[in-house]
Amino acid sequence: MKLFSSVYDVPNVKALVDEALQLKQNPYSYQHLGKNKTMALVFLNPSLRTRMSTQKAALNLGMNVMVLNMDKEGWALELRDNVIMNGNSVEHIREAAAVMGQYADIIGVRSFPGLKIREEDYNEMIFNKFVQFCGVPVVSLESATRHPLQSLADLVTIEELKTRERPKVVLTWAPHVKSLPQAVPNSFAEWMCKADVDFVITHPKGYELCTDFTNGATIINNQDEALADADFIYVKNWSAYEPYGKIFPGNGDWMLTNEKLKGTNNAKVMHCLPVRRDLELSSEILDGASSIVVHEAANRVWAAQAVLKRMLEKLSD
Ligand code: SN0
Repeated sequence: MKLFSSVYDVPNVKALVDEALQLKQNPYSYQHLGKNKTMALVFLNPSLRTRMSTQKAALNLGMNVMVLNMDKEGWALELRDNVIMNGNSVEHIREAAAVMGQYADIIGVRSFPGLKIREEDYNEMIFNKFVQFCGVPVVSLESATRHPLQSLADLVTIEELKTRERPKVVLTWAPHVKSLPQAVPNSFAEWMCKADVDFVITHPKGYELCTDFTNGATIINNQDEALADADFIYVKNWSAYEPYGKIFPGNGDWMLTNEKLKGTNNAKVMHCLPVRRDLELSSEILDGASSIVVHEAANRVWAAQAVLKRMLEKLSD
């Protein structure tokens, strides 16, 4: 694997999930693969789980790791071509990415969407420029439209904890005060549509995701109806795709509570984190037995390690 940016970069999703679960059993069995290899993790936005789990995954494989908080510590990046750089940007992505590729064998990049110009975000302008100019394999650490390491960890978690062969998985919209990206729900939908699960999405009218990601999912606007008999409930807020990046007033009653879990199949509740307590998700759920959010976050390591292992194997081909 030379690029990990979406589920379409994975030839066999089931095999990658199995690999992650095997690595969880034997974290250090491939330390030789990463010897004298360097991973660079480049952040244009904040991160806790992605940074720490990917760093740990690389260390478990014997790699050296460098982290650059580009947004805070790097030079202000210019992303556009054909502009005279007489403003605030100091360094062009062409040079910055090319130089990083000289120092690292694999690069991870995080770049959130601007949520203003849909075309720029959905063309993955920033992420694709890194890929184009760095010259080494690239892993998405969440791009404008997807968060594939999160989605892989989510699928690993579902495979690990499911109690029936084909579980029912429901992605539910949750309330928030800010306009958040569609990357996590887009990506989760894309991976669930490729998995052996019964997949339902529920959201208030107006929060329809881009259909490129939801093809194959059942969409139900009534949350109670959608949650019936669910084995896993994936909670996430996102802003509208159309009008792009907008949020609508109301819908506070979409927050998941214990009461809403009553008609489910003893559902386990997931969230990618960070989560805003008692706005997006109730404390009673987060502190109760149905929440698996920390377990899910722990699985981020094995998801990242499975991906990096595939990339390292390709490097030594
Ligand atoms: C990001 C998102 O894509 O929704 C990262 C999730 C892994 N989340 C946020 O930006 C949360 C910000 C907030 O203010 O709650």
